[in-house]
Amino acid sequence: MTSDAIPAAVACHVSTRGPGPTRLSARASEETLRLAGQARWQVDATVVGSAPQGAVARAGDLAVLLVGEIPDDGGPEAVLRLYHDLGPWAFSELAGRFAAVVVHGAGERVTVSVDHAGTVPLYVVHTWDGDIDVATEAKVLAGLGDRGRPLPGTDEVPGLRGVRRLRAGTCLTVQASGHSRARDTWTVPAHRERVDPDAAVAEVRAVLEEAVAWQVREPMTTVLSGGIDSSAVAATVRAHSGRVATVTMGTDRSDEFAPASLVARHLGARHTQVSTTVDSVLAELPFVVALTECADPAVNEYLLPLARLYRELPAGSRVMTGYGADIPLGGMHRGQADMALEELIVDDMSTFDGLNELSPNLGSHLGLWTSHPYWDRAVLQRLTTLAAGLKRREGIDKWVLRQAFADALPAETVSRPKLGIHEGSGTTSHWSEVLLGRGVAAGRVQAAKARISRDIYDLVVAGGQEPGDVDLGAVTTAVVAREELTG
Ligand code: IOT
Ligand code: MG
Repeated sequence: MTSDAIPAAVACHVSTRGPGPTRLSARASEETLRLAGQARWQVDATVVGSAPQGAVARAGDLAVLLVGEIPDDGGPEAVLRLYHDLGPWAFSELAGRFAAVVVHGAGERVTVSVDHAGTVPLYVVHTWDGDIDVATEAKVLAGLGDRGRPLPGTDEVPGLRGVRRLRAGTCLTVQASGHSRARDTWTVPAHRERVDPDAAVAEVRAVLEEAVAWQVREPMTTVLSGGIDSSAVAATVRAHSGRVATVTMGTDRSDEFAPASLVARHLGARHTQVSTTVDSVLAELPFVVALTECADPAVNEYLLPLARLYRELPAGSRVMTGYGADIPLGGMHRGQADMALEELIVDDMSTFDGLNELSPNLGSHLGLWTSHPYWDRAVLQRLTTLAAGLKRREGIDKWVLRQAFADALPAETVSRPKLGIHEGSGTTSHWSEVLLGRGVAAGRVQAAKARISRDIYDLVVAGGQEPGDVDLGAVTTAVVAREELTG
């Protein structure tokens, strides 16, 4: 597929042994490129994207492969220039939504990095024989890791021995001969700043505008719930581009059509409503797990409706979401005392890594590219470091964000209480009812969801099965029969 809206590369598998049995989920053009090599250290890359060749830049004895994107339309050449000057420290300078692989010389040294939040995941196997494999999906490396060495700055992927996920905000250099070294390029800020409320409101609006500006590219759709997060994004796109296209999805069980339409009308958006069945949303589970390579049942519930909605969008387009605003702003913690909010945010900001909620894979297997402006580096930095008193103020959650868009959205939208996508689509309640109908005890529903997610993970990530071949009903039956969930 060629579309200017999609980065040159959305997925890759780089191997120092020549092309292997790569199987990446991303559906777009695919090319195998020789990155470097002679005899022993031949380096080939399977690159998936809109223009795979354009994802690679070379100069002297360096080759850089960039998956995803960085601001100012900087492609791999911009990374290469920065790397030439700064070496691995280049990645502390780079904001963006990316994973990068730098091959030194003929491949005897490989440096890999992901963005500040690890929004484009990267997995590495370094064998005792000196082979190095890097891929944007862990399942691609299954079986290679049996001889995998430990690596700093990484965590082993559950169920895939020796396959290691690079931590968010990390740059890792692997020497084929053995020594490896990891560096932090970004860490979650631990401090908080007392900012004048008016100044904080203005800053939040300004950083979000910048984050949207560098990621807007037509054709583009904003996925809109009519809540403050996605409405603020849609308003920002409208202000930047003079127009905005929005889409809202509802199910036979529940929808947010009315609040989303209100926003769309206010912004003069080209607005679409998608109606589907909640059963078809739940049926996405094997795909969501295969694409995020994460078995966390709560995250899966958030992503199921999005995964379903993405199927309705035209390949070759971009999607902008309001996903992730609740994490640094503590928006998911309604009803908790003000005192605890800061601690809850600290917890959320220290547990996101590896959940892969923002992974492009959820859209790229359909030929879409997703952007999440709230997790742009500058936005995330600003939101995280604001004092909790600006995040919930006068009893209003996400106060600073609501204030920032008070003049751009209907008053009703600005004051609309939080409704999660898993709630607004009926996904959570429907899945619970399915399980209750199978005899699962009310107090065991969460456990059942966790076991089912884990079983599916074992099939599609560790086991390499195609998600389309997983029978959710059969997995559910097996889990209910095996575990003590009915008592
Ligand atoms: P929620 O914030 O409701 O939805 C996330 C995004 O999905 C919205 O901003 C919007 O862009 C899109 N969306 C939601 N509903 C619809 C709809 N009906 N039609 C079209 N698009 C829609 C969960 C949540 O509440 O989603 N996400 C939280 C929390 C993540 C927690 N993770 C963590 N602690 N690591 C969030 O921050 O977005
Ligand atoms: Mg939200």
